[in-house]
Amino acid sequence: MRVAVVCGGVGAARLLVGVRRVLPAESIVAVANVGDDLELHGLHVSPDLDTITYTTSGAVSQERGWGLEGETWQAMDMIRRYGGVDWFNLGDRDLGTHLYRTHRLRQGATLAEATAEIIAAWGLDFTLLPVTNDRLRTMVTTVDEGEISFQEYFVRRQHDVAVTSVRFDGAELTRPAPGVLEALRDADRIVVAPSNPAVSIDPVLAVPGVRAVLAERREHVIAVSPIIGGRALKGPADRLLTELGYPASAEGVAKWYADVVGTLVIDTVDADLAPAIEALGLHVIVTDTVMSTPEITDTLARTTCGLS
Ligand code: FO1
Repeated sequence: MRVAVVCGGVGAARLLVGVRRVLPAESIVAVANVGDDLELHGLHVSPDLDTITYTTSGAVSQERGWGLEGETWQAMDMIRRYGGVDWFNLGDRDLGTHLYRTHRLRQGATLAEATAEIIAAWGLDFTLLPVTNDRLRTMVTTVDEGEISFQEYFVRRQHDVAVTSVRFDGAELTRPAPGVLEALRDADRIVVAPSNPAVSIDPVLAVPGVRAVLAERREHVIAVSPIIGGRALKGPADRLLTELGYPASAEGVAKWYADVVGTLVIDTVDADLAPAIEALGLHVIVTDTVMSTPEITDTLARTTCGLS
């Protein structure tokens, strides 16, 4: 059973913990978003790759869902002393990751090569691929500030501003990283993780060739709705769907993914939406999707990976 998991950040990382418990490492390829990446203090930061790495290795901050447990912020204090960019918090240990990644990239390594070295150092044995090694940046147009970068929207503005459009800068010039299309083509099952459809999953699909593989393999593609009872558990996915013209509901997610996803996994609270989603041409699986315990996480992982 080979599974390719299309990933954003926190929601995807949580599901991957379950997928890794129910499947052997060699069966799993995670294809991750890099549209959240940013250059900061001269360093290349890859939030979704790092959130997946830290979460699946058990080192992630439980309180924040990103960065490392037991973090200190001495470097940020120094940045603030100098009046540097201080709205994006880089912990002292997390900085080591960005220093290493940036050094490797400057030595000519690809993002995929640097990522493989980083996950190996954390003892991770599944494959984690950035969807592309090329520059792709999610840009968000806000009602009061015009177009800003994803992290300026998500962190500096605390995603507390209405959005009129999203685009993926550079996407048309990017190429899938080596192994990405092969993993998506060879997978028995492609799982679209419960990440934000508009700003975490779509940038992955925007890399030339990726969306086409999912569309042609739609009956093997299964997504977990990140919207439960009309709300996102974390982040702006519900508001973004509405702002971009879709219902903030599991049905809205079905509409968003209709051309690339054959089955949608929705939470039990949304069971009444199943007929409307089936009417859109998607199969529906109703189960617990709030990964509040390891048992629920593993059951969700088995269900999405077709093991039960
Ligand atoms: N999220 C915040 O809300 N505030 C931060 O200061 C912040 C810093 C940060 C540093 C490294 C990293 O890997 C993630 C970080 N995040 C922060 C989360 C990040 O914005 C999100 O994880 C993703 O980009 C959205 O999925």
